[in-house]
Amino acid sequence: MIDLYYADTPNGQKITLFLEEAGLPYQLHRIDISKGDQFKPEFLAISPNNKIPAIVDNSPADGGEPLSIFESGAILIYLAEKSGKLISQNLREKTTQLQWLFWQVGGFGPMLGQNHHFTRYATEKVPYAIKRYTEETQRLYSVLNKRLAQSPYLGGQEYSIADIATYTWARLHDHHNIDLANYPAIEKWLNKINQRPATKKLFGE
Ligand SMILES: N[C@@H](CCC(=O)N[C@@H](CS)C(=O)NCC(=O)O)C(=O)O
Repeated sequence: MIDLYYADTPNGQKITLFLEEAGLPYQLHRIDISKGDQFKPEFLAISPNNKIPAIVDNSPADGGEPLSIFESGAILIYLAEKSGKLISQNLREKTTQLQWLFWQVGGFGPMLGQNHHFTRYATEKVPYAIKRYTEETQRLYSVLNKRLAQSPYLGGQEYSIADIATYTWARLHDHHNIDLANYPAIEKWLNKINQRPATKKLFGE
């Protein structure tokens, strides 16, 4: 059984989407990040950077003590390797999947997050930051669109953890002021993922 420390955000949803796809049993522990639950010592013991998601695997493959993991990319790789699902066994496709997974956790997530913050939440309007993160968001969506125009999924032929990680952010394109009419390959890919049973179960799309 996997214990998942979770809030209903794109980073949290990456892990529920994976677990539903892979059919791994899990127990959800909600962390209310608006109330500061992420700073409680028992959560920090699992996730020292005070962010969700985090997991504890109570039956790791080495048969040892429960294993805790933080950072969504590390969790996805761990769970994919544990289950043998949503990661390719082919050297080249797996390497491509991991590149796009790191692209998401290092760029597409953080930059879109900053965009959302400065365009919607910041109490002070900072034109420089709004311009910087709006342009960076558009650039990243263009990179994604170009990749998906060449390939059915981010890693190549197979749906993988790279698509899962990117999907939970890109489905919120409206929040990023992105008009999908300008990114047709992304729209097609989103529609395809929306049809998967695990996606429908979690997002009702
Ligand atoms: N790089 C981290 C980012 C996780 C993250 O930003 N989590 C946010 C919610 S989406 C959070 O827990 N924020 C609470 C805080 O910063 O105090 C990952 O990919 O897991």
